[in-house]
Amino acid sequence: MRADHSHRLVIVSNRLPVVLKAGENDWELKPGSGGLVTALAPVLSRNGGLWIGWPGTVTDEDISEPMQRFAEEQGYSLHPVYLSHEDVQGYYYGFSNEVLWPLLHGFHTRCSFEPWYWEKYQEVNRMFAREIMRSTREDDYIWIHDYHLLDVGAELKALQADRKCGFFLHIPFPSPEIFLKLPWRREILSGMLDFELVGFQTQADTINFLHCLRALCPWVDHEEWGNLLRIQCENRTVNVGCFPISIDFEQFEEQARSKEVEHKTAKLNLFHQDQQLILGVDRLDYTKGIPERLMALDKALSLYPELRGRISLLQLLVPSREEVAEYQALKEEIERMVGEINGRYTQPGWIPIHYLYRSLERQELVSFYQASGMALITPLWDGMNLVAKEYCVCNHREDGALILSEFAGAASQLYEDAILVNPYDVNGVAEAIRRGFYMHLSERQARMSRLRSIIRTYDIHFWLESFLKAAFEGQALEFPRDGLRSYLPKIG
Ligand code: ADQ
Repeated sequence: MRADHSHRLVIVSNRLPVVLKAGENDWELKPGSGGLVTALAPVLSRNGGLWIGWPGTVTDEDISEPMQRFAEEQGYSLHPVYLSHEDVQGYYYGFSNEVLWPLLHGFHTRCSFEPWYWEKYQEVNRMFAREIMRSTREDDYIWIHDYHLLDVGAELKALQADRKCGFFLHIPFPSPEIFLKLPWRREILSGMLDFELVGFQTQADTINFLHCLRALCPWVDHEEWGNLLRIQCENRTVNVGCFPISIDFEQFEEQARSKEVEHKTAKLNLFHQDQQLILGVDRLDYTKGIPERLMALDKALSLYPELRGRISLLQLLVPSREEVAEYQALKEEIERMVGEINGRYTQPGWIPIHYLYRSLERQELVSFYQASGMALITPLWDGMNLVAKEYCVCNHREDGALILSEFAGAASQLYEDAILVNPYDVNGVAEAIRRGFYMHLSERQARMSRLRSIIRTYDIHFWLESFLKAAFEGQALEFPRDGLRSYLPKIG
């Protein structure tokens, strides 16, 4: 921890950064995937500390031995929170993923506002608060993460906890028109005010939060305080700010320059000599806009037949929430579309879409980033989207082009040098693919060099330092590229 070395950092998130699976004789531990782990695991490995969360499996067996093994290898400790099947159904699949996830991404028609989900959510948040009290000390800094745990601040307050505690939301925060549909809107919002510091990904999220506060708690005052907003409620102050998350630039770059990755990339390049690979990398989720992306590729191949045989989409999907029927249906829809497009355009020696449905080792992922001439990142709404940043960092030859959705938080920092698209505009995305394909090497290099320089400066360590400075000193470092104000006028 750079901002204040005297406090141990305690990360609290729904899942621990590992996947625990029962092996033949022993538990197997694998690193978890997803944006939160990519961002935070290097922070704890570098600084030490404790991570509290659910191990991702329902068990009453003792798992302390594999947890200990992990701590020795990674340099920080894990503290598991055990959940029952019913907890997982109500709190995780229910309230977190059928209410908060769709609502905060603006898909309120996908929400299922079941009252028992809310009951379970509160119960599990209470359990997390108790585990925090059990496993931490007074001088620890407790950092709660993401939408699963919005109520932990309120539960800690109910336990009269004497811990410094901040919260960071990894996903978007919507405008009042959307948020007000939540039956428990007051409870959630006032629970968020029980943290000392609340961080969002973008200015837009911060402003939306403020508008929701004005609508639901008009008696609460606020003032601008440097890069933070200070909210006065009852007898306490809550700081609110925008902290766009990032990745460990050095770690990704070092891997991208390694011999193993260069070797893998050379093999891929050999295979796709005459074609430009366009990369799509996502967790399987309806917010990521994958069917819309496939429609745009289809459109590009039909409007610009000269691209046939010259571009191929490499779509990597990491399995996610596989037990949920909606996600299974999405996977089937994607696979049907891939089959149709490939059926329509494939020629001997070329197929338009290569499709992989699995979690990849980091090395393999990095070599895919490196071998791709374009990244096509088109979420319908996304808190940040780390894939956009990973692609740029791994492209150390600076010859790639980034096509990026306006609705990814990353656009608020990368808008000047990415090719921005509206993911709902199929013709617009098709045109961006064509533009990316023909973009001259010198323009690609100039753009990519600037993109990489932004990501290098505002990396995960800058993000950490900024959040902790806000937590301990009440001031945040500036992220000069996050300009909602400067970004909006760029949209044509
Ligand atoms: P996610 O929704 O998980 O994160 P994102 O930020 O894009 O989205 O991170 C995905 C991570 O998964 C990346 O680090 C990527 O490398 C990894 N990944 C993707 N496909 C993979 C594959 N096939 N194999 C292995 N790894 C793969 C949430 C929010 C985001 C926010 C992050 C961090 O939804 O908006 O950026 O948290 O705050």
